[in-house]
Amino acid sequence: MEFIRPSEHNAIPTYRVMDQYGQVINKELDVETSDEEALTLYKNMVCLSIMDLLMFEAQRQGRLSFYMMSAGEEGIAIGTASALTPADVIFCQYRETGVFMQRGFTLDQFMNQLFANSKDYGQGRNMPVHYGSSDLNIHTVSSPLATQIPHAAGAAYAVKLQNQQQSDKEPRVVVCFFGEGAASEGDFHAALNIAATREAPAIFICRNNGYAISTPTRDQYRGDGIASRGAGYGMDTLRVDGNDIFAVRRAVKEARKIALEDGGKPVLIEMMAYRVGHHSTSDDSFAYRQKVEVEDWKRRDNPITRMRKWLEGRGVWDEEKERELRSVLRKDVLKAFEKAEKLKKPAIVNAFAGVYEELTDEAKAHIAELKDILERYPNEYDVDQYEGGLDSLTQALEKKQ
Ligand SMILES: Cc1ncc(C[n+]2csc(CCOP(=O)(O)OP(=O)(O)O)c2C)c(N)n1
Ligand SMILES: [Mg+2]
Repeated sequence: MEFIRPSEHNAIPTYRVMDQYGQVINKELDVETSDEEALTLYKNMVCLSIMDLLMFEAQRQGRLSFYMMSAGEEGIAIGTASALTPADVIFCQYRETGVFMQRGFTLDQFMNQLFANSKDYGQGRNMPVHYGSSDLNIHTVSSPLATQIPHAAGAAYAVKLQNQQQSDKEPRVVVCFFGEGAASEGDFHAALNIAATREAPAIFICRNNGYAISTPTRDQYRGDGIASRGAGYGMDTLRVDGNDIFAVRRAVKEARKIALEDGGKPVLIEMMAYRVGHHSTSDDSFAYRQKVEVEDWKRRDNPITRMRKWLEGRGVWDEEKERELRSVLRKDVLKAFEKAEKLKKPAIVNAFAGVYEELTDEAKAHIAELKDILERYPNEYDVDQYEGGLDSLTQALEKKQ
């Protein structure tokens, strides 16, 4: 009789391509990335980090209601997105802004969503950072944790059928991001199990950043991280150094091949990182972790500085280029920010639209009541900041069905 004793097993190893000094570990394998592409990835990571800092400050100034930073995890999102095809379908949690950036979501589009202005695709019906883009094949971020994981499993099954039916088209995979905290939800287990039994072409990517708001991983799970669960669901699994963008890219490219084997085979990747920023602008992480812990991580390792060292080692980057890039990006972000801040809010009727094809009688009664209140208290409610003022409510009430 031999009990399996996890504590006696070695930890699952972490896949790396370059070390923390930006040196390639296996010179023969190299990084599978041209200098030109590496520079694009680097610029996107820097752009994301600049946008994060400016938006964090904007929230502190009261100009934005809420924001979430990706600091320390830029390489995971940008590296993954760069290893996929544009048709692959992506589901995000909320700390994957880099996925949107790498796929071509513009600074204007980010800012329109953050301000929930009239050009926001969600028309103001979502929290800031809950981006979505059907053009880019990225589903809209959803706040309730882990709900995206079963959605992704279902979408992967649908994509599997499409791949079979449309054999003239490039086969697609579905990629789903989630945090190690979200992996404690029942939805995680249900989703991985259904993807495994349905043999769906899904790549599940766990960002293990050490915390779920204030809960450190030691209070979140026992056992060897999230990767150890992959084997339990019969999935090919890999643990990757999330600070190493080249390792992230290699891992995702290989996972994509596996996911499409024999029509479909889900894969789990655990990407190791550290959440450098606060959970969100609503959080002060120094209430539950030492400042020195964060400073230590910042100094020791970071996906951006690691790649910068590599670029400098290749002789394609230097201090002056860095300064120039940062100054240009800062101006670009601020320009988009100021433009979006000036736009009107979406028409008020959007608070009711998009649920049913036709407004229900109940919704119409609510609209009438809202309109009545807004008309009676013009000093309390400034309707001019909304597209068309009260017009959209009037039109909704007048519309014959
Ligand atoms: C169902 C549900 N429960 C709780 C929350 C509140 N909540 C938001 S983020 C979060 C932590 C998630 O941590 P993790 O998945 O590790 O992602 P990270 O924030 O570290 O990127 C919690 C508990 C929520 N949004 N939804
Ligand atoms: Mg986490």
